[in-house]
Amino acid sequence: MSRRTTLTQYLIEQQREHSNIPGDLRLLIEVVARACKAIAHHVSKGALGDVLGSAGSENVQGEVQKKLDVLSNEILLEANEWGGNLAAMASEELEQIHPIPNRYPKGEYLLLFDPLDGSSNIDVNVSIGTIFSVLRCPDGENPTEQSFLQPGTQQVAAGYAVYGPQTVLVLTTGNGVQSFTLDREVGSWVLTTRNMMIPEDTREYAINASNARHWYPPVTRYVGELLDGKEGPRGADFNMRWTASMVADVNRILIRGGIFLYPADMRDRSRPGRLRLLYEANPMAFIVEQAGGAATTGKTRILDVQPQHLHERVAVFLGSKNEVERVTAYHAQAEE
Ligand code: AFP
Repeated sequence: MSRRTTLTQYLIEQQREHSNIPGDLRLLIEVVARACKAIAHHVSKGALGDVLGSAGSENVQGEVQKKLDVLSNEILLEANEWGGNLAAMASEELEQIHPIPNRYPKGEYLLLFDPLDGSSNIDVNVSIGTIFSVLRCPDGENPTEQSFLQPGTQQVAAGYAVYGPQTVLVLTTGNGVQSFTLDREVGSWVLTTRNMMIPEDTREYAINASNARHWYPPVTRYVGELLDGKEGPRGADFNMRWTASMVADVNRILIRGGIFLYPADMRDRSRPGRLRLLYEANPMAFIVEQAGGAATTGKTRILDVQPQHLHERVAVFLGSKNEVERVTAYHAQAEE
């Protein structure tokens, strides 16, 4: 059997080569990866594990929480409280930040996560996942919500797990994007793809087309041209995929290219889209850019956005660089 590189070996190699993964960050990534293994275990039980259906509560987003949302959140909080490497955590499922309990030492990192992304797919056995982002806590601060409000360029690591036919962990620490597949027999994350790269061009797009009547003109123009196919201005036919799990759509784009669009729309002019900046858009944008892709709000680079609130939302256009640049240009032209 050819030599396998585990997640731990990869992180130690990176520390030797780039000195960008000190012990506390390596511990953080390994603990999050171990928590994702625990979440994957519960997800795979389905109806056998009494983890399906609603938890009978709502989260800060006003969304009905699924049992697995609550369980995944608890797994990540409990796994990461004791290590001494975190100053605080933030979760899609928690209105306020989660300080490290006084019984544990604190560290320099901030961990943000969507514990279970794609919850609407849990009960119908479609791929779901966990998304996480790591920041440094500003020096000497007792962490507050303000400590988390840093642009995505400040991330030191980001990743996601996909709980699908394979259980996969995709990670960047700023030196490219690596993919690890869970060897369930041994319980190890095994490096299976080094330096994932997104093709600059694509013939595949991902958008929830049921919202078409609400789109602003630049999105209507962009998608309309894709639908016009060979006879239209693009001179080519395009394919569409939409899984309603961002992790699954982004993972497909990292593997074979594509563009993912979750635009703002006219249903609520005060709401700039559905996806959350700090623990969905920013980690995915970091990963996509590290893989040679692009990620914008339609108007600006996602990683440059200065957050104003912990759970703020943002429009997302990400994936194959030339397509993201095109739809972003259409937004600029509409402003002229
Ligand atoms: P849930 O976690 O509430 O299912 O939302 C998933 C998500 O945030 C993202 O993963 C999907 O791309 C997007 O929402 C799907 O949104 P629509 O249900 O509006 O298509």
